[in-house]
Amino acid sequence: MRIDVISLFPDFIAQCAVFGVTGRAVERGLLSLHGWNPRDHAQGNYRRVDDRPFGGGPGMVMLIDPLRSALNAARAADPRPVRTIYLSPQGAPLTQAKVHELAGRERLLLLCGRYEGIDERLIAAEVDEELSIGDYVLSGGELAAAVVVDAVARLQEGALNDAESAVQDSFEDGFLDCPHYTRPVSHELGSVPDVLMSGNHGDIARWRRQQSLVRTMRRRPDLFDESALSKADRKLLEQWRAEQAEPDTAS
Ligand code: 4GX
Repeated sequence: MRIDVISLFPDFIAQCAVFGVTGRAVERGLLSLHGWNPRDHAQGNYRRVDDRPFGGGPGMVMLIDPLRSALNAARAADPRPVRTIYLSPQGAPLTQAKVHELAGRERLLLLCGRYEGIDERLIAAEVDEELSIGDYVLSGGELAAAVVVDAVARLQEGALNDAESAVQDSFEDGFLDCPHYTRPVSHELGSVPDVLMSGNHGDIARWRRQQSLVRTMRRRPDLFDESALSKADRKLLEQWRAEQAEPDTAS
């Protein structure tokens, strides 16, 4: 897939293509990343990209025309249809389900704001979707765009190596991941749970599932709907509760 990013700091976006899974996806030809600087589309000696807000108040607002020109240049660089996304705290929350939807598209166009924001008329006319990466305030949309690029890149077919398989990740099934352990078995910080050393793959799978359920229930009650659990999951949760009630027999 192809991702174009409109940003006053296109170097920041280019850095996404250098390291890690995103870098590998670019190397493998699964993803191409292109930065567009609205300053290159601004007019006059000063190449202004922002101005003072009507109605007064602090900060600056990004001008319509340099952004619109950069958007149109990015759109024209490839004939395939493209979804235009503005990253802002006012957007709908980015979820793994949304990441899957975006990852299946051929093109994305990500719009990054700086200053206090972007003239609302540009958003209304040119943006298909507004997304937020979380309820906190960044100083620009670049880090949010980098989050989208990373999350989408690793879902491209062939981006992950076998050992990195995405299916068992947190959120892929609506639950948090289970804990992981490696050598040594015995360490001054503690020992590895016996079940993981048992060689019983059924017991190990059930223990991991149980850990995922309990962690989600305790850490993310907002994600946890006990009434929607399968019969098998409900049984694992009941077993865990029974073990909590009688810690002497807990394994
Ligand atoms: N998830 N930001 C956008 C510019 C801005 C300022 C005011 C609208 C109004 C963010 C987030 C985020 C910071 C990106 C402000 N836009 N983006 N930027 N959280 O905090 O996506």
